[in-house]
This record gives sequence, structure tokens and C-alpha cells, in this order.
Amino acid sequence: MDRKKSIELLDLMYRIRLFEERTMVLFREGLIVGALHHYIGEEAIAVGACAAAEKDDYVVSTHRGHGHCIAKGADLKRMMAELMGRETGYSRARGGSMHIFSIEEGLLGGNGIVGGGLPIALGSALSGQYRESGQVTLCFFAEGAGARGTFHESLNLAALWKLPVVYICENNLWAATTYINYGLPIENIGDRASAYGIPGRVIDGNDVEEVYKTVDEAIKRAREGNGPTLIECKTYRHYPHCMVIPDTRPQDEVMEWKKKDPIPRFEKRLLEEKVITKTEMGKIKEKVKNMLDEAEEFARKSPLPGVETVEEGLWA
Ligand SMILES: Cc1ncc(C[n+]2csc(CCOP(=O)(O)OP(=O)(O)O)c2C)c(N)n1
Repeated sequence: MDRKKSIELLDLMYRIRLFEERTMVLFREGLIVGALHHYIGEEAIAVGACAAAEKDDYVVSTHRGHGHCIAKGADLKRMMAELMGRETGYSRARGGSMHIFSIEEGLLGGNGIVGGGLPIALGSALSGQYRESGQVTLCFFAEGAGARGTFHESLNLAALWKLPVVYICENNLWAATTYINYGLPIENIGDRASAYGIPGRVIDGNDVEEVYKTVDEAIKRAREGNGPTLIECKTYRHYPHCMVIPDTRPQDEVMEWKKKDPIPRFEKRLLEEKVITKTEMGKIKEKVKNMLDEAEEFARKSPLPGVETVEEGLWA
């Protein structure tokens, strides 16, 4: 991976981490309401995967989707405004944290329904294939979604029709407060690929370069018309399921995984390989902090949607 790309990945990982930390503060201040599911600890997956995609490729996200949006190039101001319920947000405050949608950035939306994104990804992949546009869909979901019918039906059809889709399972071991082996009789979700006759990979989801390389390969395969790949990324979230749920996970497990934090790990590698200096890293972080100050200010100053607009966008 060249220097420019490595620095780009680090920058995006900082953006996600610092965005999430900022939203925690704003949530506690009552400026962000509703559910807030943080992506801290999982940054290497969104960043590695989206770095392998083109701008017009599609991304289908989840309830834990801020990282996917940022990695795909979403505007921090519009994201922050959406979370703070402002008219200038991506979904004009109709969506909030879980429903950031932006056709310009190829973001086909987050999803409050666990496993709800998989059939949507099937649709966008079919559309790409039908239009012969060369567009690939990256479909993110977590291990809890791997136990849903939508997972099996989608992978079956995608494999059958050789659709251009890459399934990326972010296995952070816990579905809210349910440990993986309570809901899944197998250790690796990636092994399920063999049931659909597609390649399955089980990788270290905290290694941004490994994610990048694996997804890059899967995207090439999809673009060449060879169909889907299932990639399971082993990872961990540093915080409880969402802002309003206490942490029920064993604290020694949390501590162990925090030692595998993808950001210091990547920083260490880049420093050792002399790709970047500590001062340069500091400068990137400073830039990201300024971007977040601007995003917060933009959102704070933006208007709340007026009551007269309440029926706009309703179809029923
Ligand atoms: C169909 C459905 N069932 C249950 C829920 C409630 N719920 C919200 S998040 C969640 C856990 C999801 O776990 P996982 O898919 O592993 O994602 P993670 O939060 O670990 O990223 C559950 C059960 C839901 N939103 N949708």
C-alpha cells in the first residue's frame, strides 16, 4: 500500500473515532436524541473496505453505521446535523443516526432492522448487474444479522445470480447483550459461504490493511461477473451496545480487546515503517478536530424542521 493511501486510511479512522467521541458528548448534553450505536473499535473494517471501493459503488449499512458513512465519504456537517435533528441533515432530521442516506455518496442507508440491509443490497447489486454499470455493493451487517432469514435468502440468491455484492460481517461477538454462542451454533460465519458455493474469508477485522486487501480481491471478483464473497471480520466494540444500555460484557474481555485497538496498531506500523512521523499524525488529528468543531457549529446553528413540514416525505 503506498504512503498516500496509508495516510488516507489513518485520517479516515481518526475521523470516525473522533466523530463518535464527539457525538457521545453531544448525546450526554441532550443535543442528540434517540439511539446512538457507536462504531469505536471497528473502524478498520469500514475504512479498509470502503477504500477498496469506487465512489459510485454502493454501501448498505446497519444501525451501527456512522463509520460506513464516513469511510464512504459522507460530509461530517450533514451527518452531525442529522444526528442533532436539524433540517440540514442528510435526511432532513427524518432519519437520525440509524438512517443516513445519500445517493451522491452511494450510501443506500442505515437500517434499524437487524438484517434489514441484506435484501436491499441484493436489489442494488441486481440493479448494477442489470444496467451493466460495473457497480459493486458492499453490504455490512453484524453477527446477530447472520442468524436471520434475510442473510440466508440473500446469499442464496446472490450466489445463484452471481450478483456483484460483497458481504462484510462485522463480528463483534455481542448482539446487544447476547453472546455469539447463544445464538449461533458455529464459530465462523464466514464458513457459511460454502453452503452457497461462494468464497468465504475469516479475517482480522482490526487490521485495516488486511481488510483492504481482502475486500479489494472480492470487489474485483464481483466486478468481473463472478459473484459474491462473504468476508467475516473479527472485531469488538469498545462501548456498550448503545448509549442507553449498560455494559454487561465481562470487563476482562473488554480490556483484552481494547489492547487490539485498530488505530494505535496501525499507527505503530506506520511509525515503524517510517511512513509518517508522530508530528504528522498530530497534525492530521488536529485537522479532524477542527472539522468536527465546524460540523458541530454548523449543526448547532442549523434550524430544526418546522412543524409545517411534518407531512413532507410521507407516502402513506
Ligand atoms: C429484526 C430485529 N430484531 C431485533 C432488533 C433489536 N436489536 C437492535 S440491535 C440488536 C443487536 C444486533 O446485533 P448485531 O447484528 O450483532 O449488531 P451489533 O450491534 O453487534 O453491531 C437487536 C437484537 C432489531 N432492531 N431488529
